[in-house]
Amino acid sequence: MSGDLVNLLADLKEEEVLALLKKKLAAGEDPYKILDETSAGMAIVGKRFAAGEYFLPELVYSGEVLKQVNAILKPKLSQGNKETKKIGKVVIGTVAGDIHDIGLNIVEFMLDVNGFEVTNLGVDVPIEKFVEAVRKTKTPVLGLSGFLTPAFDAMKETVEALEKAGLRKNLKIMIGGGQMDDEVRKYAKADAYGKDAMAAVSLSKQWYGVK
Ligand code: B12
Repeated sequence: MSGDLVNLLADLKEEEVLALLKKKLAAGEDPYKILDETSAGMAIVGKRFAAGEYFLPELVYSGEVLKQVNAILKPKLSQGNKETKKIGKVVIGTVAGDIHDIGLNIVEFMLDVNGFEVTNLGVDVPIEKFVEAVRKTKTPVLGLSGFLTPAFDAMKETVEALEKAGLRKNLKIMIGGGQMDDEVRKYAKADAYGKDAMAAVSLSKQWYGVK
């Protein structure tokens, strides 16, 4: 077996990726470090796609490989971390026009194992559906995920719609996903940007006032 996880994933070497992953876990490597490596590998896939070296089939395939990786990683990430008493609700979803959900599902999983009651609205969520979910669940925390540039506007419009509906005052909104950063956070008028699933957990805990 040659290469590291980042490059094997970037090169879409499915079998070698899975074999190395299992080896790393068996050797007791930190699953969070492995999670970071998979993100780095996917970032290279994205760059190759943008550069015209990879095409849509490779993008789809990378998503499939990553799903398998995550299925193996998940039980390790939750070990010793199963909260029984729930802290509170968090509603999450990928904004309208965007169908990326691998990051979103990791966020859901990490929030869940860290004691939150998560409502995952899925992908390409229409603005009204976010508004309806916030109204119905009375959640104080909303997470918007997005991986595409057009998601900037979808996020902004979602926040505006929540404002118009009178639901913004008692609501903390975090954003995250591939192309998001603090500039987008400002543009969308959200409360925070989180770079990964653990940031989603930290922000939610902070807003619920728990350590
Ligand atoms: C896999 C992939 C796909 C898969 C998605 C499969 C799936 N079920 O999600 C498929 C093939 C479907 C796909 C489709 C497309 N994709 Co795509 N895709 C990717 C790729 C390679 C990886 C994304 C991914 O899953 N990464 C893995 C996750 C785990 O990584 P992560 O970001 O570290 O996740 C963490 C954080 O983001 C954070 N997080 C996520 N959400 C949230 C939310 C909150 C609240 C918080 C706090 C944190 C948080 O937590 C996560 C876990 O730690 C990216 C490249 C990239 N670097 O992002 C392109 C990329 C996002 N795709 C891109 C494009 C262009 C497309 C298409 C338009 C291609 C096309 N021509 O059809 C379509 C879009 C369709 C649509 N309407 O959405 C572009 C976007 C460019 C842009 N600026 O808009 C990218 C950047 C590739 C590129 N460089 O060109 N894609």
